[in-house]
Amino acid sequence: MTVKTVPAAASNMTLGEIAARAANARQAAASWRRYSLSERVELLRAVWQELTSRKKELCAVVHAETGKPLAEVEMMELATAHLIVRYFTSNAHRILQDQPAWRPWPLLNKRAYVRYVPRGVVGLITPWNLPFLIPFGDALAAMLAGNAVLVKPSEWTSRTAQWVEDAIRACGLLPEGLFSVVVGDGQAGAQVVAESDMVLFTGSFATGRAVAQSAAAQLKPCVLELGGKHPMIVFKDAELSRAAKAAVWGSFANCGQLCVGVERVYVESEVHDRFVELVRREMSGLRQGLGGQDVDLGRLIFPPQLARIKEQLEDAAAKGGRVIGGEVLDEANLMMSPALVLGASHDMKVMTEETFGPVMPIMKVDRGEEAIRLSNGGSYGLSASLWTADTARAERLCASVEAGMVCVNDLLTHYAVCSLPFGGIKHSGLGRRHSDEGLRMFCWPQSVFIHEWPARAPEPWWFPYDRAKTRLVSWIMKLT
Ligand code: TXE
Repeated sequence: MTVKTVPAAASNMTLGEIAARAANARQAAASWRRYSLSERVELLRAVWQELTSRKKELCAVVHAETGKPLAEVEMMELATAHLIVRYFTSNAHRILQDQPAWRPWPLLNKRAYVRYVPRGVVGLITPWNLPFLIPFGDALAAMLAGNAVLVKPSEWTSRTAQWVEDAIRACGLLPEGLFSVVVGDGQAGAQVVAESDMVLFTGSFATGRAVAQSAAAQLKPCVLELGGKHPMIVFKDAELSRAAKAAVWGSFANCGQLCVGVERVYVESEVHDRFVELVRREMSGLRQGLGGQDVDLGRLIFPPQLARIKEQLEDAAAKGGRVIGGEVLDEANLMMSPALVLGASHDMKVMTEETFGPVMPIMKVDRGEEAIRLSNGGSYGLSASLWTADTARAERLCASVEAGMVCVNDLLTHYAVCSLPFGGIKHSGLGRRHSDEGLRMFCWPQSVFIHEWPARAPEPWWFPYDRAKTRLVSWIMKLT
């Protein structure tokens, strides 16, 4: 008998409960913005220490609701969160301090600078694939910038965010309600948009567009991180053994459920067969299971994914692709074995639509440049990678890749380098998380302009206008 481990979707909080949480968050924001940045840094570092002291418990919660290997929870979610905390708490002063502004010389008697003012309540609408890293990483940055957060996790993985909320409350270090979780589906998400001063959404293109439309109607800033179709492009001079291992990890890590995960591989014809052989050898060593220990892959997280992936594999097979693996191992537990699609082509959905599962289609191409052209033809533009020994050439080619993030001989790990902006173009989203921009976006810039001296004299361009003044100003402009 199969023991079912996939939890059901959480039911919605009532509209009244959500409104009460939003009111708490707003009150917390008002008190939190009075803390100095140094205090915020210190308190958030202490909160992180408290959470990591309960690391085992946290890993167990994430594992229970996603079925991921425990090593993956620790390396992908917690270690990356640690780097986010380290980076932003160490750089917050540089990024958020008042920025002096340039003035033209005739205005040197004035002071000008930009200050970053917290927006208030930031709504974070998050998906199910990284239930700790995405909500916590984004909340950390938003709180550091002086905001309260209203976190709406996916209804399929709400327990992790609720655990974090409880753990933060138990520390007693932050104002009550500063990190508030709203549980529910799209209806709850829509209310989070209505209750927030800004929204950061991570999820699908279709929902992201609906969220953006609703934010626009309410004239609220909205940042979107949507799906991707990462093309991995392998040139004939690539270090094939590293590229093959990277392809397997990049396609199957997190059971293929990563927005920046490899979704399609293009290989130059001269090395195609050797590359496929290395990939197959690497895949044969993968261990799959739901126990969490000593496994490389777990299960899918979101029930509709199984049917969607099956449909893409059937479509590939019907169009002449050779599908290896991809068997449904345990339907009730959303377990499928990793799949390789050989002979892939662009008339197959698996090469053009987001799969978001453990599937690696490989397409043979004459030249890598052709692969860049083909992949640019799609609607997504999140991440891509180029694999070649000629890094100088790869760096030149990066400019022709339509993606927010391009790696050379590497992939995925750039998420942990949070000095880099993270985000996409086209249907992959708007705006960036991480980086200076990704911290400042949680504030609105206030331009401050101060007349310093002389205290009594009026400006020559004020009333009354006369010819002499016009001449004086135009003479000054000539010298400026
Ligand atoms: O995403 P949704 P789903 C892709 C992946 C997957 C597909 C669907 O291809 O198959 O999206 O996944 C909330 N107003 N990605 O259905 O619908 C919802 O409750 C406000 C890529 O889970 O985008 C959840 O919290 N919020 C992605 C969040 O939006 C609404 C990661 C995301 O849900 C809402 C996950 C509404 N009207 C899936 N409707 C990535 N970029 O990493 C839903 N929500």
